[in-house]
Amino acid sequence: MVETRIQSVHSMDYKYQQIYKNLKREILLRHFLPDQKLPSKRELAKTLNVSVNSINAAYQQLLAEGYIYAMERKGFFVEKLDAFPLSARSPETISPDLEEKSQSRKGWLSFSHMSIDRTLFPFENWLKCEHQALKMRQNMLDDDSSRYPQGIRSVRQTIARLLSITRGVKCFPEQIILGSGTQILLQILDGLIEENKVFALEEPGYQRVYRLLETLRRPVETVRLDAKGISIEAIRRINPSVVYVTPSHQFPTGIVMPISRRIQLLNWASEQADRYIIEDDYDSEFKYQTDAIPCLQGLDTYKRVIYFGTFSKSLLPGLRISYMILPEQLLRIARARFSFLMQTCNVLTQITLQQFIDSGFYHKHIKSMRQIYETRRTRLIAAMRVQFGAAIKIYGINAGLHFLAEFDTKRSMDEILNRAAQEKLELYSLERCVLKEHYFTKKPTFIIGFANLANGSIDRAVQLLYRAIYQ
Ligand code: 76U
Repeated sequence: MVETRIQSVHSMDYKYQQIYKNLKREILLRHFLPDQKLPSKRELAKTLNVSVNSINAAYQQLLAEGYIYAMERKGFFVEKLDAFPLSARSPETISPDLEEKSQSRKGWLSFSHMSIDRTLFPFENWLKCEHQALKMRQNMLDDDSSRYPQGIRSVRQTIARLLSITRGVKCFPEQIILGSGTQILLQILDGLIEENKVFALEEPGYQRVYRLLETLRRPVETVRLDAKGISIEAIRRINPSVVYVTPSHQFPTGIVMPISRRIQLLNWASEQADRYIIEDDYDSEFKYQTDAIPCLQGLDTYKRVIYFGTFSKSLLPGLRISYMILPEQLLRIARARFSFLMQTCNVLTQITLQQFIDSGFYHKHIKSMRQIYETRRTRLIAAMRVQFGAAIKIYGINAGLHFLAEFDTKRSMDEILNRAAQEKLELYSLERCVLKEHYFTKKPTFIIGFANLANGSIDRAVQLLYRAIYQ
C-alpha cells in the first residue's frame, strides 16, 4: 500500500520525505489504526527498495511530529489520533471560491460599473515612478509599517495637497488615514463610534458598506432619497448619529446634492455633539461639462464630516489605496485606541502613488480619462435613445462612470440578466443596491457602466442589451 502511493509524491522531495508524507497520509486516513505497529525499518526498506537510513529519517520525522511513538525493542506504533470528521477530510467539500466561480468573461462586452478602462492606464509612467520609488526610498521597505500606522507621511501630504486643489478638502496630513479599501477604513471608523449609535445609509445605496456594518453589528437604517438626495425629514424621523452619503454623485442614482441640501445636512449634524456625516467621494474626479463640485468636507465648519476617497476609479481598483480624513476629535480617539494597528497599504504602492501625483502624471491621466469617458457616456446614451426610444428612462447627471437605465418591459429583471449572460453581456441590476426596501422603481432597472465601452463596441453592446430585454 505504501509502496504504490510513493510514485504520486512530488519528485523534488528526498526519498525519506516521500516516505514520510505517504505514511502521514495513511495514518490520517486511518489506513493505519491507532496503536497499530508499523513495519520494521529493515522490512520497509526492503519492500520499498530504499536504504534503512531513509526509513529511519522518515520515522524520526513522524516521531517528532507526534504521529507515531516508539517502544523500546518493540518498534514504532501509530499514535492515538482522533479521527477528523468525514467532512473535513476531503477538500472537495469546500465550494470553489468566488474567483473560480466567476465566469471567464473573455470576449464579453461589459456594462459593469465596477471596472475602469485598464488599457488606457499609463503603465509606463507608473513604472517610472515605481522605479524612482525603489531607487530613492528603498530604505522604507524594510520597516514593517508600524512606524506609519496612518500611511507614510509624505504620501499623506501629497494627498492633502491634491484634495485641497481638486476637491476643496480642508485638512492637515495628520488627519488622513490610508487603508487598502473603503471597507477596512470603515471598520476602523466603526470602532471610533459608540456601539449603540445608529448609522443611516442612502436607499438605494452601496451594498458592500451596508453589509459590512450589519456584520459589525452596527444598528443600520436606510433613508429614502428625493430629488436632492438624502431626505432631511426622513433623517429626523430615524434620528441616527452617523449619516453615510455620496453627495457628489449618489451611488447608484447619480443625483448630485445641491448646496441647499448640503447646508441642511451640515446644520443637522451640528445640532448634537455626537452627530457625524460620512462623505464618500468615490468618483468625484469625473464630472463632465461642469467643474467638479466642491465637497461637503470643505464646507463644514462644525468638524462633523468624515471624508472618504479612493484611487479605485481615478487610477486602478487593483491598487487598493483609499483614505479617510477624520475630524480632530475622532482623530484623537483613533490615535488613543488604534495606535497598535498596522497600515494595510503596500509601502511601494504608496510611494509610487506619491511620485505619480507629484510628477503631474495623475493630473494628466485624469484630464485625458475625463474626455474619453465623457465621449463614451454621450455616445452610449445617444445609441440607447435610438434603440429604445420611449421605452427607456435614464437617471443620473453627466458625471461618473455609470448611470441608471429603466426599461418598459414585461420581462423580469432576472430573465433579462440571464439572457444578457447568454449574449455574453456583463450586466448588473439595481437590485444589488437595494438595501432594505424597494421603493425607487419597480421597473427593471440596470446600473449601466460605460468605462469599458470603447467607441467601436457601443452599438454592439446596445444591440445585445436590446436582445436581452425585448427579443
Ligand atoms: C467605492 C462606493 C459607493 C466606494 C463605490 C466604490 O474599496 O475604495 C460596486 C458594487 O475600492 P474601494 O471602494 C470604492 N464607494 O461604489 C467602488 N465600488 C465597487 C467597485 F466599483 C463595487 O459592488 O456594486
